[in-house]
Amino acid sequence: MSAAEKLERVYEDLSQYIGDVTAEHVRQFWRDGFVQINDFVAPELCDRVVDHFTNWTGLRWKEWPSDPAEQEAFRKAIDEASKKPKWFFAIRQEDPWMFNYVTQRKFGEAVAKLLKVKEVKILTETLHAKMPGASGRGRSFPWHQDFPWLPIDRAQAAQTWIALVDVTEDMGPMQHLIGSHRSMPGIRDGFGEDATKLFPELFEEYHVSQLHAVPKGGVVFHHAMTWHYSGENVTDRVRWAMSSYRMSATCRYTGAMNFNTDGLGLVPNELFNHPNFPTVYSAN
Ligand SMILES: O=C(O)CCC(=O)C(=O)O
Repeated sequence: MSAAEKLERVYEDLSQYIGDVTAEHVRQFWRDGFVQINDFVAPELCDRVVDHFTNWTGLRWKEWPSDPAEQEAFRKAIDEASKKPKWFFAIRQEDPWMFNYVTQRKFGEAVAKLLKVKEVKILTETLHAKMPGASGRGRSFPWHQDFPWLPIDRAQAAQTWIALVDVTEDMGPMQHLIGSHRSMPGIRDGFGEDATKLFPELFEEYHVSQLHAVPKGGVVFHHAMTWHYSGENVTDRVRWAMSSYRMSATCRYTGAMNFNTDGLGLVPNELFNHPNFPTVYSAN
């Protein structure tokens, strides 16, 4: 089945639940390397996304439970979900509803406008349910860029990070280095490296943004080269959020390891000719 056929088979238009990017948003994106837009996804659509994630991961609790036995079961469920071959990545490969959600034309159009490209493909999606510190399963993300994680040959890609619940400043929201999309490729996160020590000049040149407290349904778009960080969730609430990457359809596959693309038979140096990576928006 071709990418276009797969998209056609499951496509239900959710446009009425998804917002738009304006010329002012595009200006901010290129000035700062990121832009936050509140009220971008309707709250009822956010709830459905969380429902699909709870089913898929087995994390049946939307909140940190108060009962100690339930808390133990919650921790176990996180540990089990983390052992899945693809962890919290690439849900659309198993859930057709999510395939339909992430391939929505409006999301593609938003990223096409921001990146100033004509055609956009979907690349990745990731669950970012940040667990409360009390669960002992919380985490933070040290300073990194996403581009070094992406198996694409050019940095024409943007992350769409959506708050599925109200994300307050104490729930570990992101911060960015303002304007750092203009910097050179740096490091991935996850290997214990500290960008502030490796690249001190970055932190002299670019200033740290405020914490992005994002109300439910709000979005933060950032460029794949923009440096970002997020701390721990110190509340007793689960911070449900989801990110996904969309890229220019001209991007070529490099073969680099990534849970969203591994094992699919993609050919290095070729375009993303595979049903999982349909063109989700075309201005032509
Ligand atoms: O959701 C977060 O707290 C951080 C997400 C992030 O750093 C990323 O997706 O690269």
